Amino acid sequence: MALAAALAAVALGGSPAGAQSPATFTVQVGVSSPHGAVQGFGFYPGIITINAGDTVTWVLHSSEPHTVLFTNGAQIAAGSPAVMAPSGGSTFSTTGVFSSGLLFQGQTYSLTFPTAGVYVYQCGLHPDMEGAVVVLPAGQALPYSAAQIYAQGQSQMQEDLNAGYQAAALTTVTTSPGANGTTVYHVPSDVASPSTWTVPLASSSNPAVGGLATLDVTGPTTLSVSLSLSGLSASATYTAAIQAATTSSDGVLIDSLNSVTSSAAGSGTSQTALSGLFGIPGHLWFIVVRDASGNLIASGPINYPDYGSLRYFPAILTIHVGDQVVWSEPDVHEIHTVTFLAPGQTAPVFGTPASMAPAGGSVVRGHTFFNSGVIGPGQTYSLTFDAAGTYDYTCLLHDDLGMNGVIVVLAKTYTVRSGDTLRSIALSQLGSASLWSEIYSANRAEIGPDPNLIRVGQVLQMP
Ligand SMILES: [Cu+2]
Repeated sequence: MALAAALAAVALGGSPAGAQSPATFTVQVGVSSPHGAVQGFGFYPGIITINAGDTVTWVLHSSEPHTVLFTNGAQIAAGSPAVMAPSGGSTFSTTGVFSSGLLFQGQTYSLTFPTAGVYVYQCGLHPDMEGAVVVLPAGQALPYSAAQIYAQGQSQMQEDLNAGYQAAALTTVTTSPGANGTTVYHVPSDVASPSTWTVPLASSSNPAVGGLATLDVTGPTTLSVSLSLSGLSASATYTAAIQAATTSSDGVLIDSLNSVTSSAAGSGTSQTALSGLFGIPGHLWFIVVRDASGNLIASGPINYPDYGSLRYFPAILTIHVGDQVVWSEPDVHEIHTVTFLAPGQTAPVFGTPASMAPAGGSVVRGHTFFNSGVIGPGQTYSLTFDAAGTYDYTCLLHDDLGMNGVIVVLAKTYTVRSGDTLRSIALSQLGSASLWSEIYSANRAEIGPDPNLIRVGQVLQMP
């Protein structure tokens, strides 16, 4: 991320709580619903402003574990050994990696920041969870009191949880036709955070100025930002940027955006491809547009909610013999497994080879071991169920948070309608009229000695 080396001037609200130096500030990491189904993937608050010499203590708040990771530019893969163990000590500097290691609910990590600057950090397990520590020189007044920072964190948590609940309520299984009259069930194993986010841009002083910023996730670390503005002066050039802001009008530069040149009618657009951002920045990141003299012309808060849901949608799915179930991971944050255990089998511990490797093939004919291995963002896992029964499964990573599912497989039946023959039923249900004799053998007791005599309303088992 192209961080500005120098701090922009931070506007002061006029009520600087006389910062007692050195002070300690708390940032909550993650938030989850009481049963862990909905998770907010954020640092709360996302941006914190402190003085040099102050300490930040991160407290793991959610049932999902996270880390606090300052890479200082190093390339570190999510979940790699470098993020799972603590490193760097307790005093921050701009060289080397600072990692909390894996934090579980209630665990804390503290860093003291001796030097003014803007330091962006992330979660080593969920890299699109990003936060920033803005360190002002010692003695400089801070824009928010500790109580205000706490309140910001609380409201951001609630925003993420609410958005997660809303997404979970809208997430559901969908179906598509399979071969030979079967059905394919598409089961999301999470909810998707939006991959596009729009930010209204407005001016606090000139109601004629307005517009929209559209942020599109174009890849794992790439983002496209489009600006569209109207009400500008004719034929003028405006600078634009993403700021990690302490107020809507000022903050610190995170990324410059391409400038906007207005038409004679006072409207203009720009488009910028950014790299090094893991997804869309969250709370307290702003888009700002300035004129050539640096005056603020328009701004808007990005306020992207970051959430996930550690559930299968739905948890209990009823299908028929021959149907296929396709699980997917629609969210960028998470990985899951879909794992069916044999009777009496102990679940493999997540991370061990047995947990990570796909096992069992693609057709379920009984209660044996089936494992998807890791289902990552955008990946899927498919099973066809060829035997009636009730099949429990779980996510090896999130079973302790209640991520479990059931597939109920019913024998396939067909209710005879007027005009049906065994041949027409075989054609419509099994894909071939010549399979009529198999339907007859499976239902000889119900049909009787004459396969040409079937009655409307008779329920036939499909072989
Ligand atoms: Cu999971």
